[in-house]
Amino acid sequence: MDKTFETEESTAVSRRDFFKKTASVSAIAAASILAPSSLLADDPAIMHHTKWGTTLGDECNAHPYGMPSKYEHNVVRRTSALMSSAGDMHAAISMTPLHELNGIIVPNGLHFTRTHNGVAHIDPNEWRLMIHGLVEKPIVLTLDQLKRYPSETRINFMECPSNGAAEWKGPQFGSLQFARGMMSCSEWTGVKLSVILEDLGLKPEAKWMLAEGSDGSEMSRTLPIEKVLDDVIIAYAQNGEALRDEQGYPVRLFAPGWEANLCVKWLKRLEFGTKPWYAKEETSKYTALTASGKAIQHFYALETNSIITTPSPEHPWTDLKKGDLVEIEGLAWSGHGTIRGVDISFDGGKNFVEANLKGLVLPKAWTRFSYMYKYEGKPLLLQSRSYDDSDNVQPTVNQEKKVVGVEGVYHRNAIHTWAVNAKGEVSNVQIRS
Ligand SMILES: Nc1nc2c(c(=O)[nH]1)N[C@H]1C(S)=C(S)[C@@H](COP(=O)(O)O)O[C@H]1N2
Ligand SMILES: [Mo]
Repeated sequence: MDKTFETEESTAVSRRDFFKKTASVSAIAAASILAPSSLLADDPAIMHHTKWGTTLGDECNAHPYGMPSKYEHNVVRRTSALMSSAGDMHAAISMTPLHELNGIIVPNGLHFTRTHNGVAHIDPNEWRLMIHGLVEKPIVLTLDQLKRYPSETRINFMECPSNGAAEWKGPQFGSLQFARGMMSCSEWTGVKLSVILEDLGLKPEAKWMLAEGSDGSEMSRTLPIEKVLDDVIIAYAQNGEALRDEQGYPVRLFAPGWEANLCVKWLKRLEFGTKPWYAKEETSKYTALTASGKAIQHFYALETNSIITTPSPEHPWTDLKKGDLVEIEGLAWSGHGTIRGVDISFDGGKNFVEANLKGLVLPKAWTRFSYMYKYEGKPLLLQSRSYDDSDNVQPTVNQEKKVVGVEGVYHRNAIHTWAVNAKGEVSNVQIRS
């Protein structure tokens, strides 16, 4: 490598990098995470025989499909009649416990679930998928036939576009799970639609695709052909196993980074046409009404977003002492691409420091961020602000309102604020500017 170039690179530390490094190094020098234990050798938890250490455990295959430890019984999806159509829990939504997760993969049993007509249970031998309209070779596929196509696997988040929308006019929930739990992130496996369409011969006039579900709601959605050919898959597996019934077993549509309502579950039919079906009012789509009175019509990809998961109302800092070092963690995601960075504010958005991204940093996937903080026992207004590789920066509530306008009920991505009081308790507040 060119010597001059090398020197230039290594000394060109950006302001951001410099700030990040100095902030974490000085915090670690001034504090430690845990004080040494006083009991040590006499500690009864170590020196005495335990119940589980003096008996036989279960036989190794007592549970052929393993379940979480019984002590993890609180780690569950949660819902409320407020999340339903007039209290009917068949048309409702249950939320992912974001505060209990690690890494970026949501266990299948915790994936948020939205149903318009209950969870369907489909015998895969009876399941069929019709692909027709503007294709040379219309077809009805069995599941085995679908799986003959080469598979594609990737990690992507999925978010209902109304996640957080109830809080447009102010905080409604004193919990992270209820405020933001209409999203998850999984490793999805299926067949790329571009691969199937190459085989079936997509006619050049085809501009839109209709996807229809086979559950009682027959939910259908319309997608533009550019997206369909880019990265949409027909998914049959999630995190290494078949889809769960709740997620559309045996097959669902998956449109990475776009509104989850387009990801039609219990998929039955794909039709290709020249016009979007919603123009004929045969299916629905979401738009955003702006302050000018004009609507944003094509509104599919979810904007850059983030939320702090610790601390949170479910994960307060009430057991910390002044001077303790503690990790702030959260999730960032963008339907437009890859998360490039996340900033954290302790004073409600006046000043920001840069967090570290950790683990996998993938396009259209949750990205975990972290910041080591020296706890001072004083009130904070904690925020995170993400930015992606398409130059999108997460807006404030007022900035978002200027773009999506008066009826901003979908795609809410405004900066979220947790208030931490002097006792370390965390509550949901809103700072608009
Ligand atoms: N067939 C069918 N597909 C559907 C729905 C439905 O009720 N029926 N709900 C949609 C909505 S609004 C969302 S947010 C996502 C939720 O996917 P999940 O339940 O796997 O999280 O599925 C979408 N696909
Ligand atoms: Mo949704």
